[in-house]
Amino acid sequence: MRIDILTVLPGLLSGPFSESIVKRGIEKGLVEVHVHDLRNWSTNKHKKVDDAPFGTAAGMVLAMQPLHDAITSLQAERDYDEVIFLTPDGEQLKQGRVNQLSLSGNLLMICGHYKGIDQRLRDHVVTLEISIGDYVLSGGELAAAVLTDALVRLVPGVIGDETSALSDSFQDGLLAPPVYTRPAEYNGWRVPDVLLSGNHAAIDQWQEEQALARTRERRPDLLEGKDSEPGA
Ligand code: 6GU
Repeated sequence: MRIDILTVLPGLLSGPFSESIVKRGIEKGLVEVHVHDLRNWSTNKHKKVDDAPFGTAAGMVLAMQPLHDAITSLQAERDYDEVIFLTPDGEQLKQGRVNQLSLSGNLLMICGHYKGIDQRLRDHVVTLEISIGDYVLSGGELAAAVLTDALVRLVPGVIGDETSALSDSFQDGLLAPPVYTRPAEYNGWRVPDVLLSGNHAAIDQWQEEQALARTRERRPDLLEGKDSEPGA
């Protein structure tokens, strides 16, 4: 998988991609992440990348020319499965969408800034608009980092333990069950007996029940339209 990201603040993205899972995916050659500074495409002598909106609205908009030139030149190099605009008024990101996008070969992400981008680019060039939740970030960069992280961990081979990504919260529509590690008793706090029993069937059943109970308590919305009995 290759991800290209267009931004006016490339420095915001260097940290998240040089640690942990994304770093590992890149080092293993399983993913490429290319962060592009929009300023490099600006033909303006001051390398301007913003412009005032038509009308009476306050604030600035990402300038048309550098953004459109950047997209066009990247698209000349390869076909993108999606051109994604990160924006608070986009589709709220869910695991199902991440799973679907993780099958992509090439993705292009555009980080919004200021008041956003020209609507004509959204109408004619962008193919998918994504928000990461109902709150306002200063720009799309952190959202692009979130989406990239969620995608990269699903690329086969990136996570060592192949079953691990599939047991994440949300992958089966439930929150993950609680986890425990050694020692079996610490500070007077005991690990649930069943986990020490060695009975794998009983442990599986307990974990399923815990996942369901936790989901019912914390995120009942996830259970709507689902049978609420385990295994039903
Ligand atoms: Cl994608 N961008 C911005 N600026 N704010 C957000 C967001 C995106 N998703 C949630 N809040």
